[in-house]
Amino acid sequence: MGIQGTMLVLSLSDQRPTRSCRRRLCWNGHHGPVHKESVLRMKLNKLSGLVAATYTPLNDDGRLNLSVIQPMVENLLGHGVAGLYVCGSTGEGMSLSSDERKSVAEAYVTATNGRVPVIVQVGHNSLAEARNLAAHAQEIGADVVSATCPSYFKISDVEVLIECMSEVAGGAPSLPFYYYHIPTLTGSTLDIVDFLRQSRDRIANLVGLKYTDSKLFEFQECLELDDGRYDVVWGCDEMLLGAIATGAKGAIGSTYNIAFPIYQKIIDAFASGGIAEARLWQSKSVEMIRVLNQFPFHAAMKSVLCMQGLDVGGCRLPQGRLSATEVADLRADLQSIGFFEWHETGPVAN
Ligand code: MN9
Repeated sequence: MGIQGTMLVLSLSDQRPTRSCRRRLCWNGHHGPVHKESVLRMKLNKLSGLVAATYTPLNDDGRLNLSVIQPMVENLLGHGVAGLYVCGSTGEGMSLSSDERKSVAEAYVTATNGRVPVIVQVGHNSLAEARNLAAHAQEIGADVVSATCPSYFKISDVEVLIECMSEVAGGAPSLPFYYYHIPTLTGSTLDIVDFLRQSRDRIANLVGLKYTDSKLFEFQECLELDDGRYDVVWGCDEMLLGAIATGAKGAIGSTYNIAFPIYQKIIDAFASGGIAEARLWQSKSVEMIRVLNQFPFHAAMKSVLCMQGLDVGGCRLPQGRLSATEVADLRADLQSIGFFEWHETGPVAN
């Protein structure tokens, strides 16, 4: 699936990697720390294709199980993912200590070995910690840094958000920075279009957003602001088709870990004008996510990865792990919607 998968992923994007670039998608062919002027040039590039928000594998006792990261990376790259987003909501970044976050980021950067961009999420309630994690990401050769805002004390003022994000992004001045907009989890209610508009020239390495909200009109405004200056990456898997129709070139999501082929089919069908087929595959994703949401979502996702042969364990509290009965129920529910056959066959219209 390797090369074909790569070409299909790239078909979502207008961008093409340079000939000399050995990864599928890259930032002007650079790997690792780069100079300031490169950051400026990077602003012209966009992250594209399907980027997996990665899980953090844990042992039964809840400690990190870093040895599973290499097989996880090989599995994702085998499917054709265009990048890896590490220690975000999916990767339980907020439930890990800073030392653990650093170890996980290092393990992903090492396992990926420059084949696709690795984006490290460094958001923290302590801005100093977040800045320190950003500096670490730059030091270990990550490609991109991203961060949520502090969320215990809510932010409702654009100026305050700009100050916070300048502090964090300044920890990795040589890397492109993406603000992780996820208002349902951070509780920050500010106008994200204003944030982008007012951040201009104030956060030197701000390249764009990971946009995890369901407002397509706002997503479109962000995409079109300043003649498309910002790279706005879609973060809501169950609405990928709508996002592509709105102009998304890249998307970061958790369910690309377990069902990459159906999302690739949405992209391919849309690209060839097969809207009905694209809609059918999207509705399969919606159905699957509805099943997963009957349980603590990410704990259920990790159980599916275990069913697929990757021993990633459960989640840490407060998400926890599924009981054996819940795993059996989840498997039966997934079977009843045909999940285990989707990878081999086309969608079946009811
Ligand atoms: O990072 C993910 N968001 C969260 C993106 O985990 C909060 C999404 O991929 C969702 O898990 C997905 C299912 O709702 O869209």
